[in-house]
Amino acid sequence: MTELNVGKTRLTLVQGDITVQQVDAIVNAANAALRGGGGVDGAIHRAGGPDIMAECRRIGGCPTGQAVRTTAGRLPADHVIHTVGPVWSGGDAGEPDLLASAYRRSLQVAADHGARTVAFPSISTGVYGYPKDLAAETALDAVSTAVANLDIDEVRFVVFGDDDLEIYRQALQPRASQ
Ligand code: AR6
Repeated sequence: MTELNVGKTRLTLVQGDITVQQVDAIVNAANAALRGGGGVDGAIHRAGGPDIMAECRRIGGCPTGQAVRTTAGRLPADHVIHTVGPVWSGGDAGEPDLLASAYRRSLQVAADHGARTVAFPSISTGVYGYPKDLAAETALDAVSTAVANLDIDEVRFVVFGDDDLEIYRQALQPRASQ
């Protein structure tokens, strides 16, 4: 089960590199300073080229749970939506709300720029240490709710590792049979 319809929006699941996705907007798991870093952030800046960082510098930063848009430079996408997920610190510091907000705000910013297809990495589950299974449930909940009010055709979850693929499959399964 790698696909689920929520209203008029398709939620799809693929394993691979987000930088090569042919979608209108890809989402970056950034930091609040928008300074670049490792993980998916490093991959996006490397593949997209310096125009993305130039725009990040002009914007200056992004609070946790919020999202901002830049060019996608040399990437196949038209937009990069930079969002900042929470650092996991046990789960009692508002992490689920902040992670849900990161997904919700990313979709809103993407839709504000006319994007109809949007690809997400698994925000906060690398360097920021968010448990992958909890993050997948929050991601699917937040996206399913947000798309009801937006004109988005596809939200693509792009997972990197085999373990992430299995976790997302498990999270999608019960939703597909509802
Ligand atoms: N395509 C898709 N997913 C990827 C890719 C890729 N090319 N590369 C890594 N992942 P992380 P965070 C997965 O650490 O936890 C950065 O330094 C990865 O396996 O990129 O939100 C920023 O600058 C993991 O499942 O993001 C911040 O400082 C997921 O992407 C900080 O890390 C997210 O891992 C943000 O940490």
